[in-house]
Amino acid sequence: MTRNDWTKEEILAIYNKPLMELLYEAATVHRIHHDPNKVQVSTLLSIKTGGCPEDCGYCPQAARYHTDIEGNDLMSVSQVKAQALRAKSSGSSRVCMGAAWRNVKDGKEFDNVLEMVRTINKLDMEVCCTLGMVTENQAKRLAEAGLYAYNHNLDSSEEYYKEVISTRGYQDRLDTISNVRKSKVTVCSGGIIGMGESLEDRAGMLVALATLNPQPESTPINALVPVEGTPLEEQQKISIWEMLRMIATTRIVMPETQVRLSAGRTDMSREGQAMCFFAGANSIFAGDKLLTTPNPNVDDDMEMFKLLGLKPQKAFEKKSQPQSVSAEESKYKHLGEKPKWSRPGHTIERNVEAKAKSKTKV
Ligand code: SAM
Ligand code: DTB
Ligand code: SF4
Repeated sequence: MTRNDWTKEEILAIYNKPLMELLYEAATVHRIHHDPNKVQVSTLLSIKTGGCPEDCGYCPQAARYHTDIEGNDLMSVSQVKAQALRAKSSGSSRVCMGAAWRNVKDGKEFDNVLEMVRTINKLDMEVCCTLGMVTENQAKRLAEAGLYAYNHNLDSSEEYYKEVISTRGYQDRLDTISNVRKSKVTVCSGGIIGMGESLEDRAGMLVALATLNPQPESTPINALVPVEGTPLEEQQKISIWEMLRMIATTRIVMPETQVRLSAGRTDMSREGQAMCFFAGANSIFAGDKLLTTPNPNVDDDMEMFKLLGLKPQKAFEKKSQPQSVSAEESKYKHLGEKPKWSRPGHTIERNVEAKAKSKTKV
């Protein structure tokens, strides 16, 4: 049974169990709710890269930090279609389009994103978007175009979030998730470990996710990819044992959710990843790039699947394909709404320092 009343103490007690007990319990829950040999495969597509006005301390796409990524304007619908076809032929059932935006703005660019959603839906693939904050009307327009999932991560506990991002608050994140819930789009929300947070923060993030009612249909667990130029560039990478504990705990408290072993797989052995699948991870991002950083290549992943006897999950196995309404037949209008900012005036020293350092670089 899925519980929505988890406490931090209960979650910490699970996270800290002797590892063999934790893995056994997580694998048992996993088998009750899912086929343990199936893994959902998503391909990420950065449809608009870099130049973001936010100050997320982990993110190479924040304009204020000096990172080596190549920024790009919004891709065209035909470019997106070509990439989606490639992803489909390599075994992906879902395309997740990411934009380095603070929030969605009604207008030409959003209209193009809606067309991208319609186009990928017509290829019989699940479509996910991660575009920053959305209003209820925007979420409904995405749903009408055929969007399957919207990704918006809580990233950490409410307490630690304030140490990483100053340009928007936790409540803003929760509001977007609630706007998505008012549409037919499924919710994808998770976070990052390895940003310097405590175990209490990890448990706090899981409380926030597991007490959402209903729980998110999918939860990505990312290991921080420390990128030079960002405030978190010097964070030590987490060990496989921490990832394993986080995945297993997520599986136990969110039994029906698809738990995605997300950023960080390039540093994990096949044995480590196999343990994560055993502990309840049942989704990955495939393709040699995440949004801007490297990811294992598809051939290696397919070889790993073969070794482990894993099968890619087919599109729409968990929920039927949404219908896609054309732009002409849409019943929604642009409202031109702007999401409010819930924590003005907040500053984070290491983010300010990283910004100042980037200004001194040529
Ligand atoms: N701009 C949108 C937003 O912030 O919601 C969408 C794109 S954003 C890059 C999506 C997610 O990627 C973030 O919420 C974060 O969890 C993850 N992410 C970004 N940089 C990362 C990094 N260096 N390591 C691990 N995960 C990262
Ligand atoms: C998520 O939780 N992880 C993905 C996806 N959702 C959008 C992004 C990971 C990004 C890692 C850093 C980068 O490649 O820029
Ligand atoms: Fe912008 Fe998203 Fe990166 Fe934050 S995580 S800086 S909102 S692209």
